[in-house]
Amino acid sequence: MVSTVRIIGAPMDFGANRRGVDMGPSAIRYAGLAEELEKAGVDPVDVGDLPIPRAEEIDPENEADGNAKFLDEIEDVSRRLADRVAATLEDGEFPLVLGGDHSIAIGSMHGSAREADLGAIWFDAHADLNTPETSPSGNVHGMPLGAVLGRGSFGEMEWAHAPRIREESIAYVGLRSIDESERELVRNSEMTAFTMSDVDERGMTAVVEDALEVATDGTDGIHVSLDLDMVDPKAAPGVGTPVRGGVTYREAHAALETVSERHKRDDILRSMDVVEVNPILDDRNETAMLAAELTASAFGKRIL
Ligand code: NNH
Ligand code: MN
Ligand code: MN
Ligand code: MN
Repeated sequence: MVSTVRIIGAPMDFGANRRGVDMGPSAIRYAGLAEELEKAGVDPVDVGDLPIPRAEEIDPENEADGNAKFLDEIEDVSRRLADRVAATLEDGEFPLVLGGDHSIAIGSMHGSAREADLGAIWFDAHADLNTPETSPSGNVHGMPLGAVLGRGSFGEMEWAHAPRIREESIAYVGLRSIDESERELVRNSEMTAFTMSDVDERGMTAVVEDALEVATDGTDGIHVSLDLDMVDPKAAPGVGTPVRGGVTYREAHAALETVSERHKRDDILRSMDVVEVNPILDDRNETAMLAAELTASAFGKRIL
């Protein structure tokens, strides 16, 4: 089992419609991520942030890039991030990517799936399965799964489409806000979707155990993508697109603890990203603290 966790900051906000999420990596570090990881018994090594231009430096014309805003900039960041993630795995370390908005998952998953068949658990209120053709907002943070799966025009973008990620190896947990146009896409897909109703009915632990079955079946390892808006805004107010009716503080911990239990048994975790923390909207950095705690839970931090 990999014991060195390489922390890679990806302060990108081109994929979201609100500024501030670019400060996520700083906030999560300030909230004590390294200390939390040490408590989980792993060895964190922070390599700093990927250099990402500020939105102000960019020609506003680029904003309207077809129906995917700032797509050229996101391509550039995704390529560099994918290289970093792949290099981390080659060095025998674990890539932990701090966002930034959820579009960073394109680069982190692409890099992780370069040398492996990759499954994924998508902890999120949203399905993130849009493409430039279906997106109602043009925000790429609503498209990372559409991108790595090569849907729509992403099929021709080799920096986005990751052929070693198969739909049937992806499981959602926490869904409760899906665009009207996205519903069909999720229903007709091969992915497994655990909504908040499933969490209500069956409990978080059972749901995540099933999600782990889906993501590990026939794959070499899994990527965990943790969008903090999975959590109810009462416990995680610092996100750009809060949705009521989310996972509680305790359920969120149970979810990541269930991942770590399975990882301890079968060495399944390959890469992870923690995204959408927006310190401007946060309440005394509490969402960043939760992000740090949940990450430590994924690596095995326990009460006793
Ligand atoms: N589905 C919406 C869109 O595509 C919202 C996506 N927002 C997210 N995703 N925060 O996790 O614009
Ligand atoms: Mn362009
Ligand atoms: Mn998301
Ligand atoms: Mn979301």
